Formats: sequence, C-alpha cells, structure tokens
Amino acid sequence: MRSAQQGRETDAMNANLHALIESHFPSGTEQPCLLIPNEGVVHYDELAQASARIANALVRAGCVPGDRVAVQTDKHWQVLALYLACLRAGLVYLPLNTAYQKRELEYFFRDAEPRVIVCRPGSVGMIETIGNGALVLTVDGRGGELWDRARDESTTFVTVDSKPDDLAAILYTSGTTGRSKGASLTHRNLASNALALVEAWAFTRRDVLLHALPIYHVHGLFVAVHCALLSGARMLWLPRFDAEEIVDLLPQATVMMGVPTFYTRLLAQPSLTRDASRHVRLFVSGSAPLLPETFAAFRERTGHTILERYGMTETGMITSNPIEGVRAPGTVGRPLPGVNVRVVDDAGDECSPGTIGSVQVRGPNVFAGYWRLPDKTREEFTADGWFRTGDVGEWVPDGPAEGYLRLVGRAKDLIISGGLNVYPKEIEERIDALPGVAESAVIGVPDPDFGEAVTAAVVPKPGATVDEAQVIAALRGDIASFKVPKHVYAIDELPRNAMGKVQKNVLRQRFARNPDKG
Ligand code: MLC
Ligand code: AMP
Repeated sequence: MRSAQQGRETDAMNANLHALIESHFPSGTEQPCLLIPNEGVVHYDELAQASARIANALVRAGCVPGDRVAVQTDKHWQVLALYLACLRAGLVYLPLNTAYQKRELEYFFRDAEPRVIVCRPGSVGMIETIGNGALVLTVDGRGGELWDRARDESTTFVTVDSKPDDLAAILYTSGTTGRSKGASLTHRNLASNALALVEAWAFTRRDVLLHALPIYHVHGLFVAVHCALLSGARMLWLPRFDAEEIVDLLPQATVMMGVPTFYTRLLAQPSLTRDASRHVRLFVSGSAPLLPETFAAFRERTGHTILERYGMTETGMITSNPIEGVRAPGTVGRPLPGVNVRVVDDAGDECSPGTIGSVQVRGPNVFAGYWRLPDKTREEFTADGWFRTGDVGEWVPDGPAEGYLRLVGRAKDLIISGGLNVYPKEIEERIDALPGVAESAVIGVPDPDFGEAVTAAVVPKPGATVDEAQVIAALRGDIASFKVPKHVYAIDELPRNAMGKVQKNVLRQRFARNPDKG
C-alpha cells in the first residue's frame, strides 16, 4: 500500500506519455533519431520541435485535450511528429490503416467524432464528405497542409498535464460481431508497456532499429517507436517492407521487428546471410504465430534466434521470450514485467501446466475499454477484472521452455493475414449482400506468405452462379484490400452441425488440402 506522501508525489507527476518520452530524449541536440534512406536524417531536437509546432497548430485550430485526431496517411516522418504532438497536447491519436475504404472510414468517423482528420492529399475530397465537419488536413512528403499550419508556430510546447487514465489513443479492432470497436488506450497503458519492453529487450542508445512496419497499428507505432524513443536509439525509417531493401540495410541495424511474413519473405532472399545480419543483436517477431519451420530456417541461415512475443491491441505486449536464455519455437515466452497472465478453464479455474484453456490478462497495460461501448467492455472482462483475450493456450509443463506460454489457437473467429486481423463475420456480411448469393462462410487457410489466406465459400441462390473474379471485384473498394478473399469457392451448401452452426473446421480442411472448386 502506498503512503499518503507517496500518493501525493505520484499524483503530482505528469502521467502524460510524452513527459516520459521527453525525459528520455538524448541530451545535446545532435543525436539522430530517424535515418531515412534517400531522404536524410531527422535529429531528436528536430522531431521535438516539429511536434511542438504541430501541437501549437492543433491548439490554434481549436483542439482541446480529449479531442480525437484521426490519421490516415503514408509513413512520413512528420506523422511521427504528429503522433507526439497529439500526446503532448492531450489529444487522442486515432491511426487508421491506409487500406481502409470509404465505408469503413465513415463508420470510424461517425463513432469517434474526430475534431481533426489528417489524410493523404488524394483522399481529401472523399474524406470531407464523410468527416462530419472535422477539420481535414493533408500530409505528404513535404509536410502538406498540416505542416503549412505548423511551420511558423513556436518550437516549444508545454506538455499537457495528464492523469494516468486519460486517453492517449484509440485503435479500432474489428470484432466477431462484424462491428469494429475502438480500443481506448490510456497514457498509463502505453507508458507501462513501453518501459517493460525497453527493459525486457535491453534497448540502449546504441541501437539502430530497422523500422519497416506500418505506424497505424500497435506493433509499428507503440512497440517499435516507443522502444526506440525511450532509449534515445535511432530508427532506420522505411515507408514499407521491401525484403530486398531490408537485407541491404541490415548491416546498419542492431534490431529488427516484424510480423512472420517479414521473416518468410527475408528467407526468400538469397542475399540474407550470416554476414548481412552480423551487426544485428535482436530479431523480434509478433502479431501472428511464427511457424517453427521459419524459426529454424532463420537460425540456420543467419545464426540468429528470433525472439517471439505475444500481444494484442487491447493489451499491448503480454508475453515475450527472453533476451537471455532459451527462446523456444512455438512459444511466446513469459509474462512481461508487471503483466499478469492466467490460463483458465470454462469454469474460470486456473489450468495446470500442460492443460489448454483461455488466456486472460490483467495489469497496467490492459486498455480502459471499448470507446462508447460499456456493455461490450463489460462482456470482455471477468467479474474479477481479467481481460479475455480470446486466445487459447497452455503453460509449457516441462523442458527448457517450462513456464512459457504456448498459444494453440483462438476461440474468436479471426483470421490473421500478414499480421493483419480479418474478422470473417464482416466479410461474410458483405458477400451475403451481393446479388445471387444465398450465404457464405469465410475462413483462413494456411498460406506460405501471409500465414493465413482469407478464403470464402459461397452458396449461390437457386439458379444463380457465383464467380470468383466477380465476388472479388465487388468487394474491392468496399473493404480494405487485405480483407478481400484471395480465393472464392462456390459450394452447394455450407456444412453445419446438429445445432445448425457452420462447421468452419470442415471448410478449412476441405480447402486447405484439396482446393477444388466443387
Ligand atoms: C497487403 N496485401 C495483403 C496484406 N498486405 N493481403 C493479405 N494480407 C496482408 N497483410 C495485399 C494488398 O491488398 C495487395 O493486394 C497486395 O497484397 C500488395 O499490397 P502491398 O501493400 O504492396 O503489400 P505488401 O507491401 O507486400 O504488404 C504485405 C506486408 C504488410 C506483410 C508487408 O501487410 C505488412 O506490413 N503487415 C504488417 C501489419 C502489422 O503491422 N501488423 C501488426 C498489427 S498489431 P492486391 O490484390 O491489390 O494486389 C498486432 C498486435 C501485435 O497485431 O501483437 O503486434
Ligand atoms: P490485434 O487485435 O490486431 O492486436 O491482434 C491480436 C491477436 O494477434 C492476438 O489476440 C493473437 O491472436 C495474435 N497474436 C499476436 N502475437 C502473436 C503470436 N506471437 N503468436 C500467435 N498469435 C499472436
């Protein structure tokens, strides 16, 4: 229990994540932060000044703490400055995948009611029609309208005093019901997880992080960026993942983070060798299961043992294999410092090691709830305050990885493709609305590149026919392209159990082993 004195001290500290980040910025102005191939270097002081200017511009535009700033842009360095600006101004950062289409964006804007929307120049017209009166600003390689407003603002900005439970970001995750939910993340959530990761993965100012992930999801935005900023490290800042370019740049890096698809694509490059990766001290994989074959092939080729960790938008990072000690393939390691994990049976009792159950999480990393969905939030927590991840796993009972978590599946109907989540329900609803379709079921089948490939089994209405190319064409432009099925099979009827529930396992087996179109 903390004393009254301790309580006063803690309460007096500014819990704004930016205050923490600022306190770790390297002293002296010359430390590079972003190394951007073919563009140049952005130093820490330049980043700090840019974020101050943007924060001032946003305040001048009428933003007050708690307002949402939605962002759908390419990965320009100014967008990192915008993220920091939102933190320090107490605004709630709402990043959006660039693949999201009008219909998806419309929902996010209606739900989150952003005061400002920052987008690519080519989207302004469309976004203004669905932005509910938000101020729409562009960002491009030269800075765009956001930068036009910020350029002449002051290079200082006093970071807003935030409470630990104040919102810092909202990240939308789809749901099994087909409806997206905004995961509300607080300054405490982000700060506690960032500090745990810097410690767990031994980040220092000497590190150079190869950053090729998008910055609209937890992995690229929070995990990667926070580790670098909280240790004063440098980032090799790449607009997107290109395996050939990554291998060329590896000799300059000490750490790389990626989804499993990054590793399978790197392995397809003959130029990936021990020599190319000799300066790297750490390769991290997460967001989707890393196949033991990929783990083994990577070790064989480079001599490096990939560190696999496990996380979720609602919780940040949960467990990690160790920096020192055994990194076991097919496991996601132990809980991070301060994070509690339990595996429980249907009655809610803890499973003994080696027994499979539901994975639940508690700790300062666990989000504040779904934006404006108190009932949905309550459903996802147990009566004693644990968050239900929807993942299924067990504690490894013995051997070198004893006590590590092993994930064996998911209770939620979810496909993870190239590290991006696709909820079948959402795709089924879109397919069912197409003319000539009676019903559909969407599944993930094993895919060598994406891990799982979104696949649809479609039952035509009597007398109608279903054509793969037509279904795919109809969905493009309606939903993000990574959600569009890679394969569409017409079938006579969906397999159902006695309760009438579609047996997706039957479909998975059928289309994984024998992808005939009958
Ligand atoms: C792109 N495409 C995908 C896809 N990404 N299809 C399925 N799954 C994906 N993930 C499709 C596009 O729609 C397009 O289709 C074609 O591939 C080429 O698009 P691209 O943009 O050029 O693709 P590429 O650059 O090769 O991207 C693949 C990728 C990328 C794997 C590099 O998806 C990626 O960076 N993924 C990482 C996502 C991530 O950050 N996840 C973390 C979530 S946080 P077409 O038909 O139009 O040609 C989280 C929590 C945690 O999960 O624990 O970390
Ligand atoms: P998201 O909702 O996009 O944050 O995705 C979170 C989900 O990704 C988790 O609930 C897991 O199902 C999955 N996930 C993340 N990391 C791993 C991992 N290392 N192995 C298996 N699944 C993972």
